[in-house]
Amino acid sequence: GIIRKPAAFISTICDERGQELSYCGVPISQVLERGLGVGGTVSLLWFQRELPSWACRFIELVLIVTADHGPAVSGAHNTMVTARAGKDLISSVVSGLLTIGDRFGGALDRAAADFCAAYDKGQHPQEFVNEKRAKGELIMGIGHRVKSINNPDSRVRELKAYVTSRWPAWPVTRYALDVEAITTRKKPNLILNVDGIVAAAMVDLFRHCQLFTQSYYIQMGAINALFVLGRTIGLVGHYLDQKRMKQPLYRHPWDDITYMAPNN
Ligand code: Q5B
Repeated sequence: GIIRKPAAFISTICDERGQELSYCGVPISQVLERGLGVGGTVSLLWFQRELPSWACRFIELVLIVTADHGPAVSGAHNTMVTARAGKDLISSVVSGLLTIGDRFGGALDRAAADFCAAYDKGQHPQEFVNEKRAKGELIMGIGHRVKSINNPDSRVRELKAYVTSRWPAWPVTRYALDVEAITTRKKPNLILNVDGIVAAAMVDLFRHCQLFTQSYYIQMGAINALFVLGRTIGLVGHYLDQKRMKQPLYRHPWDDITYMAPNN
């Protein structure tokens, strides 16, 4: 008989071969007719299932509130400098995206893993904070350069209100808020930040929407992807803004650099 050559790739999320494109088995006309939106599309293409509407709406809220946080942050700054160096959209956006990491916008996955591991082993939040301090590690999802309990982050407030009113259960979010109550006693800017609230809420979403049996998305980098996707919207905006205003090549002023000869 005919021996079928093994396929080079396996793909499970999207099929464009038939009459109609489908996202994880759902025809695109259905995605549109049923108003699944961007949240529903993310849920099909990333998580291979239709999440409940409260979860899809949360994904959309996250994309909206993480879309931009001004021109001063690392990602926007890099994108603007690159655009002003005459580079194209993709180069400029990628240079902004490359700044996303533990310190800036990329703390979600580690925050999710750490909060959920501590919660699962029944560690008291104070013990968790002490352990991190003893190890000399920062707590992912905690701390902000300009936001603090005296200047609260409205993005976090909105997400927290949504989670606490719509989630079937939110114990890991509760745990993260208990950690925040301890860290803000040390320094007012050690708040649960936007990375931290999204991370904790996503763990609770995966665990309590009754559609997942395993929590491997927490280990896969899926939660950081929400910030990456959201912030891409803003980075494109900063690129277009610089081009629209025909901003010249950026050169950093000498008076803002301390030049130091090595002490030999
Ligand atoms: N301390 C975010 O640092 C920042 C501590 C801590 C224990 C902590 C820092 C941090 C963890 C990673 C994280 C996401 C670098 C942040 C984001 C998106 C954004 C950005 C925007 C947007 C800020 C001063 C003192 C030191 C430290 C202690 C600081 N953080 N202790 N756990 N987590 N957080 N990243 O203020 O005793 O004086 O030596 O790495 O969650 O990126 O808008 O800007 O939308 O674009 O510069 O919101 O917190 O403080 O590093 O100088 O530390 O606080 O040990 O203690 P800062 P540092 P001491 S959201």
